[in-house]
Amino acid sequence: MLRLRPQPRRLRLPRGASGCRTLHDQGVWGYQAPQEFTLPDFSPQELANRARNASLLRLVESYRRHGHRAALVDPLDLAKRPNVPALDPRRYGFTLSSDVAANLRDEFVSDVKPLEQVSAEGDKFNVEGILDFPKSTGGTSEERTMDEIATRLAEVYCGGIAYEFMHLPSKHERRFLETMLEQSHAKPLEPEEQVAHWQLLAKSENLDHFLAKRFPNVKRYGLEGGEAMMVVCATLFNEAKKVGVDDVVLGMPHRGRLNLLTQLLDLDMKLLIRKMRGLPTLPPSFPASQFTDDVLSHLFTTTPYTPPGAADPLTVHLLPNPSHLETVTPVALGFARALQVPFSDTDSLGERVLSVSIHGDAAFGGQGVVAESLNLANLPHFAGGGTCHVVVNNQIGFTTASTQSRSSFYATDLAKMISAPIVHVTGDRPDDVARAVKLALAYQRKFRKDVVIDLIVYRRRGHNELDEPAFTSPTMYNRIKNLPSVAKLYEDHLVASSVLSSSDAASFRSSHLAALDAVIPEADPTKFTPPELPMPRGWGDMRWPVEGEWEKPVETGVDEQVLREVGMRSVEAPSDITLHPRLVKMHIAKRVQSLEKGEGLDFATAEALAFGSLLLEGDHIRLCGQDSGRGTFSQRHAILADQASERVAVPLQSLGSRPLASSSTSSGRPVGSFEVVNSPLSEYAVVGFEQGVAWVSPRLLPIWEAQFGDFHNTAQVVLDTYLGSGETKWGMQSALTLLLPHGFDGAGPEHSSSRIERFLQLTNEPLTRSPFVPNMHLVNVTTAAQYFHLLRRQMRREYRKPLVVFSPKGILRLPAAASSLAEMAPGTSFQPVLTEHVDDPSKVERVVILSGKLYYELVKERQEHGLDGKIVFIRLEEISPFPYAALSAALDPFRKTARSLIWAQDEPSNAGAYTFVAPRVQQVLPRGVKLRYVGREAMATVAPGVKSYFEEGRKRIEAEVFEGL
Ligand SMILES: Cc1ncc(C[n+]2csc(CCOP(=O)(O)OP(=O)(O)O)c2C)c(N)n1
Repeated sequence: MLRLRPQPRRLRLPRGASGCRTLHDQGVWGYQAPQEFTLPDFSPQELANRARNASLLRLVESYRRHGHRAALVDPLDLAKRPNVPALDPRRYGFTLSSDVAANLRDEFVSDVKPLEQVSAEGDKFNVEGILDFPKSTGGTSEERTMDEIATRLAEVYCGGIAYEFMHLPSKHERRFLETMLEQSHAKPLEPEEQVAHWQLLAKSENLDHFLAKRFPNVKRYGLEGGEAMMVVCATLFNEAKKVGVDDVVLGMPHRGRLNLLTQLLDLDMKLLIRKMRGLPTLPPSFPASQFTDDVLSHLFTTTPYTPPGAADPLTVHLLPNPSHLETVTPVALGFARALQVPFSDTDSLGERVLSVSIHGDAAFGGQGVVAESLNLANLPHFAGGGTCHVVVNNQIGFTTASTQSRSSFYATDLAKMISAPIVHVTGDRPDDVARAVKLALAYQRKFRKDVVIDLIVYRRRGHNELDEPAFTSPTMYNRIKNLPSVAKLYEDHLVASSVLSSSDAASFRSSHLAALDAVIPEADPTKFTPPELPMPRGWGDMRWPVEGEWEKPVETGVDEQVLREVGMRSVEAPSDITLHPRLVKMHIAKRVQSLEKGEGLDFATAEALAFGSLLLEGDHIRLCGQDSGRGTFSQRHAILADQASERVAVPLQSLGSRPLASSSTSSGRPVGSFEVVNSPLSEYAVVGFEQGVAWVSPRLLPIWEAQFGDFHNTAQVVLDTYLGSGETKWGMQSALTLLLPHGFDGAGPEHSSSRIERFLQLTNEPLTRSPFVPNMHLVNVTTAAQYFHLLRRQMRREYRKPLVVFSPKGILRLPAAASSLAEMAPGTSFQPVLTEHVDDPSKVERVVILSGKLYYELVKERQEHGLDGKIVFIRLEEISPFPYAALSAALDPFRKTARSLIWAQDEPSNAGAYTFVAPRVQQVLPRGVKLRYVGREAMATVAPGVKSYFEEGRKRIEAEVFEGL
């Protein structure tokens, strides 16, 4: 006999006063409780009716759950529609009239018969608490025949829109959707709205025809077949404006981008024509030497859009994206959230900003970053108030059929991972498209959660206009060939219903085409120059740096008394928070002690001082990464947890709660916000998100910290296409700052290196010393004060630059790497090169240039070898832009006497900074003096996996550095 094992006792977690874990629920800036919307439960009378009419309830629930499978949502109708016998009322014992039974679609018909019938033809059923009918169709009566019920269910759930929402765990959400659908699923559209939609479709089609004629050899990824995307966007923007949205943030790929930009948004057609002709669209003040501009299908805009009848516009931000599909998705999410910072006291997230994310069907299912991005939707520091996702599902990738693209039934199945409702609609029925969008938006407004529209369309031509799709998809393209265009179909429908006249339609089309034709001469380069780009909203105080400006030190020192107080406040927990005793002893007491002395400040303290002083000056900070609240090395403790309840406090966040006793460094701005984010275990989506955040305001320091620097490369696409090259392609500045723990300590191939060499490859640093504007800064700092200055420099310049810090691991608490308050005081600043004090430079026989923590290990060895004074170490703290002048000055005292010059590194020779540094160091050396490499030989992995191998390698490096002295 099967015996059930006794259940193990449940593990009890510490619980807050409310009975549930409160970590992050209170006390961390940036967290907002999800918007609650509840519907009343069924009344006792309704519940009784549901119990009495259980078979009817089962039938209705079947339609809600399975109806989408039989809906008519594929304009090509190529796939075999599945049989869904669960939709046949007779399967539940009901009788239908012969007329209604004859009308049942094949997919519904069940072959299970005969059944004992629970009803006779014409019997009425009480639908109270089971099925909603529109108020207009039946007065107050809740009694309906099975014919009425079956017809209604098929209309609502199996028409041109298919709904998936029964997987939603919240009964309030399910009931909200059910009620909306059942009461008003086919609400007619106003004729004006229909005409406006038709005009959009016609304009989009016209644009594609016009460009095909005028520029037949340019790939533009036209929208033909998928024009309903225009209706989706127009409906979203128009409806969003009606409910008070001010900004729509839009991330989208190539398909139909030009149609949207020029035919709904107001991107100047002359810019499009310039791009078609291979000319830049950035203005002449963005010279080619510094700005590479970007391709046609990456055009972007921030533009006002005034919906028909609206008094004023909302702003649509269609963000720049690279070719890498879906990379823009998390970027746009970050942008949408950051637009809401500082958060309003009265508006909940999403109140004034709507995030819209458009995807292709192949990319949505295929690109992992989509799953990573979806996972951000409801997380405390990533939620933006709900995104409307639109999958423009043309049922094919480049040439790959959807059956080869995904393992799931629908292109959108992935979104079920976050329990988002999904609405499938055919793009051939623009009225249904608008209805689907309105439903999706209504859900998003009520619950401020993600929702998905699967817009099922087709692609009339190849992936691009130079392809022949029939090579690979002959059946599909045979079908497409015979389909009238979407605009034509809708035009016929509107003409038949007397909403539009054929002559008006024809004259609209021809005058629009004439307007397009007229742009060609106007866009002639002799007549038209791209207009100047104003700094984006909020960036008015910023300017563009000039060549060589990076070499000027930036004043970043702060009054010592202010710093001391900020430091003390950084570990001050509210009195009702009980801290872990070890944390008090090891972290807080030590910090307090070092601040009192004004010496021995470790990296984490320096960071807290940089953060706190920036906040006092009115800058906002967002620090995001895996376990960043505590810090990978348990060094930061920016978030303190109460040992009884897990309630948390972020001391630096409370800096503004009472004034500092010492004179303030305040800029007159209110104290900034400090958002500390323990991110999900994603790099790609999270770094993308932070890039979006970085673009919104120059007053926010966006920091992403890797758990270990090694893991940044799962976000490589963002680093290549945004961090490194966003400014040069799109003329947009960003202060995105990466902290990548880096250091060779025997931790193995994947916990040692942030791959300095790869970031060096991403810089625009010229091969030879010449003035330039760097695209980013790469640093490897070795003292706490240097780190302090560096973080502050990010915000104290009049322009913004990405910064990559190969940040410390082992030296975080090393006394030798600690700094004094005096090293952070007014008059001090970041030093790109650190050199050592030498009593008698003439005695120095060897100079070793290096970067990072190897310095401290070699200093120790030098002492042990008794070689102080004979060998000097010069630390390259900023690797790029390469500090020629500072390095040259550091070498000066030893030029005459030093017999040898070494570059030493922990990394293998095919990694680290050597190949970048060597030719540049050479440029500040006299002729004939050669830089020698000391480090590991080239390796297939960056560090050995065995501690003893690592130590052998280290010993060889040390031996070579000191050899012959
Ligand atoms: C990450 C990435 N891989 C490959 C490509 C090459 N590529 C460009 S479009 C495309 C097909 C996209 O299909 P889908 O997502 O359905 O969008 P559609 O073009 O059909 O609208 C491919 C494979 C790319 N741009 N990005």
